[in-house]
Amino acid sequence: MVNFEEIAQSLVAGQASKVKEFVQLAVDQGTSAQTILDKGLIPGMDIVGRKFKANEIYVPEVLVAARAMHAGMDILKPLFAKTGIRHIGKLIIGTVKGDLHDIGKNLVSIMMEGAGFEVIDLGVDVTSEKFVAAVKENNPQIIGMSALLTTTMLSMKSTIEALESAKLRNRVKVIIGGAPVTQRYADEIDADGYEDDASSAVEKTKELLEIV
Ligand code: B1M
Repeated sequence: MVNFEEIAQSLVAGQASKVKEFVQLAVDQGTSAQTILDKGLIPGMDIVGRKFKANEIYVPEVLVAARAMHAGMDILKPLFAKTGIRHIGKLIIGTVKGDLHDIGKNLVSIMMEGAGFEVIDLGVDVTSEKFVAAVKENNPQIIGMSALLTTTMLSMKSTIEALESAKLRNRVKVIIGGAPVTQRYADEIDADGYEDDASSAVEKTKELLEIV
């Protein structure tokens, strides 16, 4: 039987090899990648977040837990991916300037790829200039921005302004997300879409691009 608690607890303890082992076991037993993510890995990361906030653990422990999360995601990634299909759209994604959190952004990328999008991932700490240059170079239909800090989410606004200045704004849709981001903020900065989890971000993107 799959024990999601074991996956979560190994992640909290930063035991990447155990996370891998339990995730692989769950996969072998026929559990879907989405269920493993929703019931094991994400709850584990939530515990890490709560402990971090309460000063029960510090940056080094969080980093080790993040590495364990990535180890689990590496096993799930191919299960989300659809191969051999025609791309349904092109997305450029990145974590905004000053922000190094990439787990949520990576999840969005994985699920977008799984849904059939071509994803160009610019990584973390992506400046407005870099987003603009990537749009010019790759001509995507949509860009996705992720931010985990209340301070860095402000650069989502600068990026949208930079797209406007470069006269590119009417060529691309913009979707934003990340823990401190809200629909209200998306409305305020004229983003086209906001979602609070990766699967909903895929649905919203399809809706914005009118992909049925
Ligand atoms: Co950071 N950190 N961190 N951290 N860290 C938070 C975000 C924090 C809330 C912790 C806390 O205090 N409780 C807090 C932010 C406070 C705030 O501004 N409101 C915080 C802080 C303060 C910091 C530092 C400043 C700490 C320090 O140095 N003193 C520092 C900043 C570094 C920087 O970025 N410049 C820092 C550093 C780090 C680590 C490097 C150690 C590590 C990141 C490792 C990595 O990502 N590779 C880390 C981590 C792991 C966290 C927590 C614990 C977990 C984040 C995470 O990965 N969650 C986090 C606490 C928390 O969020 N509870 C915290 C799991 C992930 C699946 O969720 O990313 O929210 P999330 O993604 C979700 C949704 O948000 C959504 O989909 C995902 C789920 O499906 N989503 C999108 C995300 N992007 C989207 C884009 C979309 C749509 C949906 O469309 C494009």
